[in-house]
Amino acid sequence: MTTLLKIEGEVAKPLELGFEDLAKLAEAHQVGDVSRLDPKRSGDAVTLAGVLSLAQPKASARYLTLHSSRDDFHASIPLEAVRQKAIFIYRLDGQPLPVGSGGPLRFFVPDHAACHLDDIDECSNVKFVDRIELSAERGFDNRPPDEGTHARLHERQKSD
Ligand SMILES: Nc1nc2c(c(=O)[nH]1)N[C@H]1C(S)=C(S)[C@@H](COP(=O)(O)O)O[C@H]1N2
Ligand SMILES: [Mo]
Repeated sequence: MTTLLKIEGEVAKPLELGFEDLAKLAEAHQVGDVSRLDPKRSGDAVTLAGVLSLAQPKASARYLTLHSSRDDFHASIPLEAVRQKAIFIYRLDGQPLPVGSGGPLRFFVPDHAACHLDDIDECSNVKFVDRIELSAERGFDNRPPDEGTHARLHERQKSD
């Protein structure tokens, strides 16, 4: 099994999950056709709550840190704010989500704020997420700190 996501930190059961583990999560944790939530997104997802039900966060877990080792991008956000609404998009047309769509796994909060307007902003919709960490204190976060850095990040992505 190829690991898509490692779950670490303040959890009773640290885990590694693959595509099939996500695909076989209970129906209640599956979100088919995410374009219903945001017309700019496509594919199928599982809920963060479903993933966390496997790892069992401890009561001390207050922050969720999302890591992408592919491009060294990281965001750390308050867990409670997203616990019941965030999802991981993992499948497109029955296949693993392609890199061009932020795959193989993309974190997504449906009603996020624009970049820089909130902790839970569009920048926190981490693409290529391969590890999540639960912690009592805020974890590592290298989202662009200002508009200039943010604009350069977007420029770089256009030329990729
Ligand atoms: N891994 C990773 N995730 C990321 C980013 C990034 O550079 N790397 N950019 C963020 C920003 S600033 C935005 S606006 C959205 C853009 O997502 P899109 O390319 O799917 O439109 O992804 C966010 N997630
Ligand atoms: Mo952005």
